[in-house]
Amino acid sequence: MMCNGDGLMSSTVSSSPLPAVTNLHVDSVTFQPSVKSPASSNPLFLGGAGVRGLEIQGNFVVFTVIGVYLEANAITSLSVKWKGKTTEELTESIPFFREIVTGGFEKFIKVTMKLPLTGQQYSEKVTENCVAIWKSLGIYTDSEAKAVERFLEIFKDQTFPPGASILFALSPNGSLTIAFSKDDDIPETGKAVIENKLLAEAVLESIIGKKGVSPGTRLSMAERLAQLMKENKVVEEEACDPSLGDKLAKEN
Ligand code: HCC
Repeated sequence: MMCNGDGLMSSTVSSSPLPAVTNLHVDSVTFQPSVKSPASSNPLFLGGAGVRGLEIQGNFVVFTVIGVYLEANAITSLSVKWKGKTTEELTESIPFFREIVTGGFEKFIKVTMKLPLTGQQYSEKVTENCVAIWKSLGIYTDSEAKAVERFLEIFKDQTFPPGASILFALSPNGSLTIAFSKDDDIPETGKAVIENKLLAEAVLESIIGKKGVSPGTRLSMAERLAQLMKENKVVEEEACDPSLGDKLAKEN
């Protein structure tokens, strides 16, 4: 954060400090408070986490646990419209999650296996959901069909034992970086990059969007982001203008 001659903030989006958040434990998987993106090397903070399960013969079976990380400037960006809303209001707000999906900041998704899945099983489920989202929005074209083919190809020979993770980095420019990890480590670089903005968005939308597969992740993000926006005070502004502190003091 820097002050210019007018005493105004001149912070660029990339210089927002990374909010200090706690880690999260979901179904005995720990998500670290921050990670380094394999796409950009940017630090990202943990926005929230939850399970992805399926009802099988009356039992809820957890297949994966999912953590969503965001670039620091997401807080400032989301604050414009959503600051002051309660966790409940945010949880139920489709436009709020739509803005997380489409916002001009980096996002990172860590999907950790609880049960073994093949790359084919996982990638077919995800792309099925992505295609459904595009069809519902009327934005499914040839270029998305091609991106889906690439996605399936990248996963084809993979197998994911419990504890392994699938990693997605979504850049603001619209590229989707895919990486795999056999343990808790996050590789320094991705295995493949797909340049298709709608696919990058749909992968996250399929998790936290309108009919997303992980309502728990949505709730967790609503909770943490409501709090972070609340804490996102204008202390820097005060630091930039010594007279402002006095003015504020007089008002209190
Ligand atoms: C999606 C869809 C599915 C998952 C996701 C995003 C997911 C898949 C689990 O992260 C799964 C469970 C059982 C299967 C195949 C996949 O986590 O047979 O959009």
